[in-house]
Parts: sequence; C-alpha cells; structure tokens
Amino acid sequence: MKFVDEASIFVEGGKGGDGCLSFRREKYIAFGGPNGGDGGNGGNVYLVADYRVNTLIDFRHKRGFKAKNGSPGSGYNRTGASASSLNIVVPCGTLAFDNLTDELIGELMIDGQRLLVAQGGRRGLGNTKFKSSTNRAPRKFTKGTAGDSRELRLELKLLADVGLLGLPNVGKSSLISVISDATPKIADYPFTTLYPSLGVVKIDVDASFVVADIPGLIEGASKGIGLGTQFLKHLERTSLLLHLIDLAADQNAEDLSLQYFKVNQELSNFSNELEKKPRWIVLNKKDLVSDQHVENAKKHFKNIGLNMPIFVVSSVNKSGLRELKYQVWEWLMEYRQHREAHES
Ligand SMILES: Nc1nc2c(ncn2[C@@H]2O[C@H](COP(=O)(O)OP(=O)(O)OP(=O)(O)O)[C@@H](O)[C@H]2O)c(=O)[nH]1
Ligand SMILES: [Mg+2]
Repeated sequence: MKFVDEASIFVEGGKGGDGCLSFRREKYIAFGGPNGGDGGNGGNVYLVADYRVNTLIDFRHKRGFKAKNGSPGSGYNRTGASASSLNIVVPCGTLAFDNLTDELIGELMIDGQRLLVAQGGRRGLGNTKFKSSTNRAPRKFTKGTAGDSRELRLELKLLADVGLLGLPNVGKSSLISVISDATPKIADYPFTTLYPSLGVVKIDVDASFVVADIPGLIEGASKGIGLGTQFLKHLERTSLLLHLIDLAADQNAEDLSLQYFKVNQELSNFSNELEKKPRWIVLNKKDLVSDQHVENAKKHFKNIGLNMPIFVVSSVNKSGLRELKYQVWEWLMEYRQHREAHES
C-alpha cells in the first residue's frame, strides 16, 4: 500500500469573457455609437488550507481543476459577469510546487490560508472602449485571454505538536480517538493504520494542540519491513513524542522495554534528530493487567535509566487520559514560550 503524502493535480484558471462588438441601433439615429460591453474576468484557482482535512488521498480520484470562464460582454454596454474563484481544499502543512520547474509556489500552514495557483484570464474589451475623437464607430474589440494553467505537485508535511509512536497494535489510534476529535480505524491486528492522521485535542475554548497518529513501526522498518519508516518524516516538526507501550503484550515487566528499544532503533536509523526529540513513555492497556504488573513496569522503565516521564493509561476505560492531556498541554505552553523567547 502506497502512502499518499504527495499528489499531482492540474489547475487552470477560467478564460476571460470576450469583449462585445455592437452599435446602438435606434430609429431615427443614423449613426448610433458603439455599445459593446467588456467581458468578465475568468475565475482564479486557489488552494485553501483546512485543518479538518488530513491527507492528500482525495486527489487520487480527482486530478483536474478548472475555474469557470468569465461571461462575454453584450450590447447596451453590458459587462459580462466575472467568474467566481475555485477553492481547492488541502490539509494544513501542504507545500505546492510547479511540477515542471520544481519551483516552490507556496506553503499552506495555517487554517484558512489561501494560495493563488492559477490566475484567471483577463476580460476582453468591448468596442465602446475603443471609441475616440477620430474613430467614433470602432469595430475593434478584444477577446478574453486564457487562464493560467499548470501542473502542481502537492506535498504534505503534517503539522502536529505531538506525535504518537510505537509498535503496531499498542493502541496509538485508540488513544488519539479518546483524547481528540479524530476517528481513526481501530482493530486488533497490526497495521490497522495505513496513513498518518491528525487529531485536535481541545483543552479549553481557545486552547488546543494537534496530535499525529502514524502507522506502527516494526523491527527492520528502516529497511522497508512492514510499512517502512517513510511516515516518520511527518513527526519531524512535532515538539514531543509519546511512545506507547502495550502493558498486556508481555507478562514480564523486563520484556516491555524491548518494545521501546525496537522502535528506538528504527527511529535512530531514520534520523538522529528525531531520536533526540523530547519523548515520554505511555504505558497503555492498564485495564488488562494487574496493579502489580503496572508497578513493576514503571520501576523497570525507571531503572533502565531512560529518564523520561512515564504515564499509565487505558484508552478503553479512559483512565489516566486527563492527566496526560494536561501535562502535555503545560509542557507545550512552556516549550512555545521558550522557543518564542529564543527567536525574538
Ligand atoms: N483493553 C484495551 N484494549 C486496547 C486499549 N487500547 C487499545 N486497545 C485495543 O488494542 C487493539 C489495537 O488498537 P489500535 O488503536 O488499532 O492500535 P494501533 O497502535 O493504532 O495499531 P496500528 O495502527 O496497527 O499500528 C484494538 O483491538 C484496541 O481495541 C486499552 O487501553 N485497553
Ligand atoms: Mg493505528
């Protein structure tokens, strides 16, 4: 299964409406002057960022986008209507390139941001516009011009604050489904998630953060085993990683850290920078194991010297989620303040 984080589409602005050639024809007026109106402008094509869209997958089915043409001008100096713009919705974090020249046309990072990708054609002028003192009955008018057209390559880098990481089946999608508005597929088999997706975690009316759920990693992923590590690039811009461990997968607390080390190895093969990113351990599926097992697991993770905060949750009976959400939020606020202070 190919991971869709790239799409190529064809965009074309609408044609400008033609100007009109027309003269006044009225009884008893021998030489009614020109009255041909201008055409209307062709529609522009824009890309518009929308945080509710997560992938470029829809562009596999629809590739061509053409804005409407401007209407032609008509007699009695009537101007043709300009065509409305065509808005193509893309996820936040989309980069748009000209496919022929490879030039970066622009990036759409913020919800609602718009990028002009094909200008509509210009209106043609009616013959009225060519009237002058020396030519009172011009037969000249112009046609509307064609709209710009080009092939775009869209690339998506998800813009998430927090990335979920872990072996398949540990409960990444379950976690994002109970802390955010995301509704991913969840099932009791590996590789349920085939594409990264985003969820918005609401803390308050104007306080929220974005979490990315990605497919599970297995040993050898950096060599292409399983779904590979290609989607790890979507975690590059996150600030914090939550590394999920399935408490119920091993009877022995010592074996649980293998889940950590396997994924960590793939991460470090992929990128040093990603491996060094702040990371917290989230022990999931607490409802399936004894309190003793949880205690042993916590102790074990502390003993091996990872020096990371450890959280214990259950996505099924929703325990530990509130604390996790608020701690992440507080950490992010501090991190952002720190970064802003650094940048200014
Ligand atoms: N009992 C229990 N089951 C859980 C919990 N979290 C997840 N599960 C179950 O574990 C299985 C895998 O969950 P997913 O959320 O699909 O796991 P994932 O990590 O997204 O898996 P991939 O997408 O394949 O990498 C499902 O059957 C879930 O119902 C939990 O806290 N408790
Ligand atoms: Mg999943």
